[in-house]
Parts: sequence; structure tokens; C-alpha cells
Amino acid sequence: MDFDLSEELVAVRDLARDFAEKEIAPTAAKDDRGHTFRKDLVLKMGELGFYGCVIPETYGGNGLGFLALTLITEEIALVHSAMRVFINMQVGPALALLQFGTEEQKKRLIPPLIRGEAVGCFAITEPDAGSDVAAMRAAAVRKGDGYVLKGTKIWISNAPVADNALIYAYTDRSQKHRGISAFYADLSQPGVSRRSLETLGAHASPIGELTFENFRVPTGNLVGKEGEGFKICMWQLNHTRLSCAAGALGVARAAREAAVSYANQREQFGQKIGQFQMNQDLIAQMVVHEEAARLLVCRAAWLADQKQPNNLEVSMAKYAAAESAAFAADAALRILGAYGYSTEFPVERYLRDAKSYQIVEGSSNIQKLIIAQDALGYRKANR
Ligand code: GRA
Repeated sequence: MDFDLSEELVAVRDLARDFAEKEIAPTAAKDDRGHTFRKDLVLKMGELGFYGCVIPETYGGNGLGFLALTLITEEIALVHSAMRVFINMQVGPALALLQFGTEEQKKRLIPPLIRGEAVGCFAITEPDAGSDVAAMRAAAVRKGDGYVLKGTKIWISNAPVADNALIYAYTDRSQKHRGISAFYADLSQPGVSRRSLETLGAHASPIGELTFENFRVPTGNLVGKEGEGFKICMWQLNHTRLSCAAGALGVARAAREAAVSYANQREQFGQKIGQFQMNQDLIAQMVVHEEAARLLVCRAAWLADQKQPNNLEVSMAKYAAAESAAFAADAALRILGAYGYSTEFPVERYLRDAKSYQIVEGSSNIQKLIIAQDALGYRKANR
């Protein structure tokens, strides 16, 4: 076992760190307050090859791998968590196309995603279908050389700004989850309406609703076969969950660093507040939860790079990292007191952003369900 990163991975991590410090940090607070969509940063991350890590060179990627992608995601989220969401919105659809698309689709659709030119998103969740994906109601009916889609998707990251979307909809409801299909759609076509939504955190990551009414998707944009949508969705989520876990690590680290720095400066009752054991208790827990989560993220990413099944490991990593981010941000706020609660410091943003990780890409409860059912022998997570 080797815990050292290769020179190549260190270089990738340092590139992402440098980019985040120079290009994201200076306006992070302003972008958060202004709910600003930074298309320029989406493009720059594309130029730097961040979305191409898990895509082969043939389709515009660089093939550096999943470990590289998690290192990049952590560095971006450390500085501004909302900015790492763009990674998943570009990489999630690109990966689904890479795994399930035709050669023609891969050549046509992956490179613009990887360059950041076509802003992507994926549309799974509906008003009555969150954790229970198969409860979705969106339906696609075959008509001539295309499909006509109808339905509403909600809480879709990038919905207000995306050029394209990977949409999941039923083509045959009688087949239950085996009747769901996946479509890669051009959102500039008629039949789409969008509504922006506001959330507690991740303000610079636009989110909203997509409603489809008489929305045509050509047959050439069906991804995989009819009825393969649920499988594609689960496969895709397994990969975007991993990047999401790495994002949570970034927030956990940001909160821990802010807490340690403050505890080493702030004096009360004649000594640095780091000297108080109640604060040491919080800091010790932050350090251990974050480091344990990082090892789980690294193992899950390493397995992906070895092309080994890793659903169980991804669920463990996502659960541990999301909880560690939420714990660390809450603890940092306690340590910083009024300064933590103040909008003049970033800790309140860390707390708002951290909470998202317990919900998105499969809630903490869904990850626990996957882990426990595997442990109990009810349902194998790695299949
Ligand atoms: O029997 P079968 O051949 O039909 O196959 C079953 C199973 O083997 C079928 O699906 C297959 N399957 C999988 N195949 C490959 C299940 N899981 C996988 C997998 N990982 N890989 C049905 O299986 P089932 O277990 O009976 O399904 P279920 O009980 O309906 O659902 C399982 C589960 C609850 C885990 C699933 O629905 C789930 O993961 N729900 C969470 C949904 C979720 O994560 N939503 C995320 C929304 S997108 C988002 O949050 C964007 C955020 C962006 C960002 O911030 O990054």
C-alpha cells in the first residue's frame, strides 16, 4: 500500500489549488452574495482540463483518472463549494455518454462538455421523486424520428443556465424502473420552461426547475437502449457521488482551517481559546472525521481507476465526507462565535454549503441504507 501521491497527481492538485486561490477566492464572497453564475470560470476549468480527467483523449479528455478528479474537486470546494458543482454538471453527462452512448454520440456530445462550452446538467429529481428515483413521472413517447417529452424536473443544478441536459423519463411505465430511458437534449429547442429556485447555500451554483411540454428529442439522442435509464442513472450517480464526496472534504477542510486559525489567535480569559479543552474536543473530532473521510474518498477513487466495482466504497465516502463537512462547519461556527455567525467571515457560508452535501447525490440516509443493506446481506452494493 502506498499513501504517496504520484508527481503527476501532486502537479494536478497544485494546479487546481493555484487556480482556486487566484481565480475563485478573490470573488467567492461576492459571487455567493450575488448568486452570480460564473460562466467564465466554467470555461477556465474546461481549459485547464479539469472535466477531462475521466475522459480519454479521443473524446477531448486527458485520462488522468478519478483520483485526479477528486483532488481537483477538493481544492475547488475548499475555496468555494458552489464552484465544484460545475464539475459534476459537465462530467456526469459526459461519463454517461462515454459508458452508454454510441460512437457518434461520444464524438459529437462529449468534447463540448469537456471544454465547458456546452453547459451541462442532469435531470433526475422531480417534485414527487427524490430518493425514490423510480417514482418519477416524466414520460417520453416515440413519435416519428424522435421522442416527445413531458414532465417536470426540480432541484436541478444548472437548470437556469444549462445548454444541454441528460434527462431521465419513462418510455414504458408498465416495466417499472426498467421502463425508464435516458435522453441527451438540447435545451434551446422549443418546449422547455425554466424557473430559478433559491436554496440555503451554494448560491453561485444556479439551481431550478425544468418543465417539458411537447419537447422533442431526436432518436439519435437516446442514450443507451430504451429501458436502460435506471441502470444508467445509478451508474452515473455512483461517479458523481464520488466527486461530491471530494467537494464535502473541501468544505470540511476549509471549516477546520478557519477554526484552527481563529483558536490560535483569539484570546479569552487570559489565554488563546485553543487552550480550552472543549475547543480541543471539537478540533480533534474535525481532524479525525475529515481525515477518515479523505481515506475513504481516496480508496473509492483508486478502485474506480482500477476499474473495480466501488458502489459500497463510494457510499461510505459520500456519507463520511458529507457528515464531516456538516460537523466541521457547525463546530467552526461554535469556535468563531459571533464572528462565525457574521456574514463578514466565510464560516457561515461553509455551514450553508456543508448542509447541501447531506442531501444531494443521494442523501446521507440513502448512503446509510446502501451500506447497511450490504452489511446485513440484504442487497449487495457492488454488483
Ligand atoms: O433488478 P434489476 O436488474 O432491475 O436491477 C436493480 C438493481 O440491480 C434495479 O437497479 C439496479 N441498481 C443498480 N445498478 C447499477 C440499483 N443500484 C444500482 C447501482 N448502483 N448500479 C433496481 O434496484 P433497487 O435497489 O431495487 O432500486 P431502488 O430501491 O428503487 O433504489 C435504490 C436507491 C434508493 C439506492 C436509488 O434509488 C438511489 O440511489 N436513490 C438516491 C437518488 C439520488 O442519489 N438522487 C440524486 C439526484 S441528482 C443530484 O443530487 C445532483 C446534485 C449535484 C451535485 O451537487 O453534485
